[in-house]
Amino acid sequence: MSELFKASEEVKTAVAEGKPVVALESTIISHGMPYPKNVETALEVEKIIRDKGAIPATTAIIGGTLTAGLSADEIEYLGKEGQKVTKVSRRDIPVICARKMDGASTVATTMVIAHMAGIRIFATGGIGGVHRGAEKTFDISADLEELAETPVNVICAGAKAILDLPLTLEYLETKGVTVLGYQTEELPAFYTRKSGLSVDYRVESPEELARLIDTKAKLGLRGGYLITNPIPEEYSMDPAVIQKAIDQAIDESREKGIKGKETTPFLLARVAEITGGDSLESNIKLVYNNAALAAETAVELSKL
Ligand code: PSU
Ligand code: MN
Repeated sequence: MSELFKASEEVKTAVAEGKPVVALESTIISHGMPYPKNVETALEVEKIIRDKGAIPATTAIIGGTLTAGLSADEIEYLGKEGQKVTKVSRRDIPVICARKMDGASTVATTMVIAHMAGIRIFATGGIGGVHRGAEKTFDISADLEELAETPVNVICAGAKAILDLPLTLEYLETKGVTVLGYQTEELPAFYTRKSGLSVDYRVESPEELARLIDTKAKLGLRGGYLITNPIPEEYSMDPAVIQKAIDQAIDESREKGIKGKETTPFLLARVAEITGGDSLESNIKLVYNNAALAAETAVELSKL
């Protein structure tokens, strides 16, 4: 196992001592944002988590080793290589490890690595879900299955409207994944605070989140919570503007025949281009907001 999984000394010690640790993904770095903003964002996210008293653990596959706790150089490398780094979801893990390759971890893979490292909280921007048109394409992200199986709790800003949000909620319900809303009853839609859809339960504080996570663990139930945290009002986008950009990006992806794992990165990049970078700025701000809540929750969890 040793060459297949590694936690940094800092992460290993923190977990062993019951200190708060927050896992972070790397597909958002190499496939979710352009260089150098991706690297700046990833490093700032780590700083936000440290400032709140928790330890960040950015994850990836480095030379075939599942790694929790990347160095700044490794983050720089993943950001600079960008789309050249393999995007690794659960099904890709064994092959990338066997071939001793590098890989960027999706939400699903980050949950796998976090669980191996003993980390229970994970902050990101948005998760994968049921894509629009999934009734024909069957394109449903492995992130949803992972939330059902692996006990790592994911804090995100809801899901982008590149997905079919009602179907994503239905899928999560079927899989037994509880969707929590942080200080909201409404599922946030990533760039905007509202989707018109309800979360399962509203939660008021990091302390309450920690209690819910602890209770689920004590019950021995599989999987993690999906904790949705609305983008701060001042950074949220005009719903009409972002919807139009998303519709255009989806039309283009269909015309170009984009399929499978290329779909999400293509849509993210096109939406950012169409909005002239506005969506990227919102995206960065909401990730910071999620990192802060994740760190606060990890701190509360470490007290239980
Ligand atoms: N949604 C975002 N930003 C992202 C992703 C999704 O708003 O960066 C990335 C995450 O890494 C997520 C992955 O796990 O895309 C989902 O890809 P797929 O739909 O191929 O499972
Ligand atoms: Mn997919």
